[in-house]
Amino acid sequence: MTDSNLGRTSVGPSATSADATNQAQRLLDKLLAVVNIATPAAIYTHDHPDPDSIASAYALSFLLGHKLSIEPIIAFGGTIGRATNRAMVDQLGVRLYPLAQVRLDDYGTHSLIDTQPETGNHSLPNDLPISIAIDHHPMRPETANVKFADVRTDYGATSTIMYYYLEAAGIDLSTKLATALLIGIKSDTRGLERESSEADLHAYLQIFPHADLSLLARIENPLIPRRHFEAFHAALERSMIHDRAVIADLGDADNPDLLAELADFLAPLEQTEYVLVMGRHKGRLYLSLRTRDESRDAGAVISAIVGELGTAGGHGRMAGAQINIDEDPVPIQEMVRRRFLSELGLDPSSAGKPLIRNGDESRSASSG
Ligand SMILES: [Mn+2]
Repeated sequence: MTDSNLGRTSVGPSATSADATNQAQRLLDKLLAVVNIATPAAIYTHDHPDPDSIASAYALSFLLGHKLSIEPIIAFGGTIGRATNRAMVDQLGVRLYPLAQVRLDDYGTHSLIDTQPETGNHSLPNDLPISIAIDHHPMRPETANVKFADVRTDYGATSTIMYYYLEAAGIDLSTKLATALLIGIKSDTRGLERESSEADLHAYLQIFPHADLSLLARIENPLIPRRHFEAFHAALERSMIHDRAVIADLGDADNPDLLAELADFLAPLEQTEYVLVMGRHKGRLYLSLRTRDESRDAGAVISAIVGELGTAGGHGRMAGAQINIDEDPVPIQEMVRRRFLSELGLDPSSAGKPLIRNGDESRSASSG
């Protein structure tokens, strides 16, 4: 690795800024050429978009708007529940349309960002012709049908890929766009600590001077509604430790973003390497996985657990999945729990130990 002077290990994405610049210059015209400028354009994020998804959609709308003089809309099929994601949209004034309000037939250019056709994390019909897909998750076979597909797994964030397109297009970053991209890169790479390439770091450093750091702080430290604490409290009471894994159940979640939030909260737990959070929302079981185990890819682990039950995706240290549940969710959750433990080489029939000990137990443990 030539980037060892940056303190990076050989684990993780390997894109260089030189490659990123070349690719963007080579691909920009091809990207613009698939846009039908005679009709409105729509850009779709995940159903429950994370900061990278929001920022890269915002960047793509900016790029298409600037180069083609069109005004693409950004649409999504779910909710924005996580307080920091909500703050990002509100503070930056990113307009996101609920998919239910979008008449797909009215749009001539459909773009997927930070996702691909039939991934399960968006609600677009499978037969919708997709013009553009830009993503850093593993390539899916269905993406072969996309007119312009740019899928690069050696990048920590789709926001990074979008930065180089903006650079190739000669677009000056506005404060809001720079702040959005910075948050997108930071959140998908955990502050560039891991899962980031030299291309991500270079983009980050280029974007940084253009961002508004007090705006950034307001977005990253949002106020949190009381019901989040209530949901966390209940889930922590039900959480079980199995050797190097912890499994939490949020029950019926207000919104699926809460799973990611709880998974991130539990991830630093001492002496564990894996966190699996389950929760139900509108007839679906959602899973969120975090790991510090560098020998396994979180996306591969969750795919092995979910298998034929639903759809799964992820990369590196974080992954998520969705499973449709028609009736009683308990047997499915039990199957997921068992498969997860088996996948880690742990005893699937073990009940585990409660994360939250009773008063006597925790006092004696902490005094010893
Ligand atoms: Mn991403």
